[in-house]
Amino acid sequence: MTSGKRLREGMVRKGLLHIMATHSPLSARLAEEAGFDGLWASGFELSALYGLPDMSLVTMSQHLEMLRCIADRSSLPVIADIDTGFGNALNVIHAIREYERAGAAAVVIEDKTFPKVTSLAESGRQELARVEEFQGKIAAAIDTRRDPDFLVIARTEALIAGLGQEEALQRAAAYEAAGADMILIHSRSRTPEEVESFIRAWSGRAPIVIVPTAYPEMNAARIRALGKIGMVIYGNHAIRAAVTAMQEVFRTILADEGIHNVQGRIVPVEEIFRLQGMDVAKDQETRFLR
Ligand code: SPV
Ligand code: MG
Repeated sequence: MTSGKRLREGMVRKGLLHIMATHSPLSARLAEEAGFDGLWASGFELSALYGLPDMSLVTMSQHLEMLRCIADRSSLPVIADIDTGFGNALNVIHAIREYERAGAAAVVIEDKTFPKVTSLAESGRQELARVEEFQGKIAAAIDTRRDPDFLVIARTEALIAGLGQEEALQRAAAYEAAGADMILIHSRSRTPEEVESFIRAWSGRAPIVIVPTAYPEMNAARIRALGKIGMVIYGNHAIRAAVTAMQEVFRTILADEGIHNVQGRIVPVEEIFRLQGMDVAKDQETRFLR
């Protein structure tokens, strides 16, 4: 079964899929072991990993290569965050070919102009593409995919750009008409009401994806009560958790002038060996090194 089909069947079986952000094969393995249904190859997380803002500075090649490594080291379906599609509809065609080949189960394409600015920044420049132009990108993605179950998810940033619910609904409907399998509605409102109102008003057939970073009280119970939502993406919790842990340990080591107090608070080296698959490598050494 293809990874796209697994995502689709998962939604039918479970109703709601929990998708964790990832920026590396290691974070992907941890998400898989924790029990998430899928992975979000987040542009924000990868940008942060490179110490760069999420402003179309990480190249498609960098993101694609990381996704390839993630898909190789995890059995979970991977949803690729391909931002604006790296340019126009021709860039989208190229991207879909490459991402599908690299093992992605789905892509999310957002209706901002290239280069984009991260959606969550208070004063970010949020310019949207023309509806027809973005419909062309979605149609190009649908036309290019080889696996009919590979999901093309259209993300509208109308609420992020402050254009209101009517514009968001019109765009979502236009993208569904262009062939989008799902609609991602993004909001940076601090409470769930803006997104909840959009979802109640949404009359399309395409299921919704949400990223509730800004409105964390939107938990699974509240999501299920709304219906219509097929996936919730925890958009940046892997990199934020990693930063929290590193900051704490680094501060302690310098404050204590030694590693003695952090020893019991971080995983032992053996846990890293396990995550690296050392046992497999050791077994291979025994069998094949002559
Ligand atoms: C990402 O994780 O890269 C996203 C989600 O696109 S957000 O940063 O909230 O826009
Ligand atoms: Mg992104």
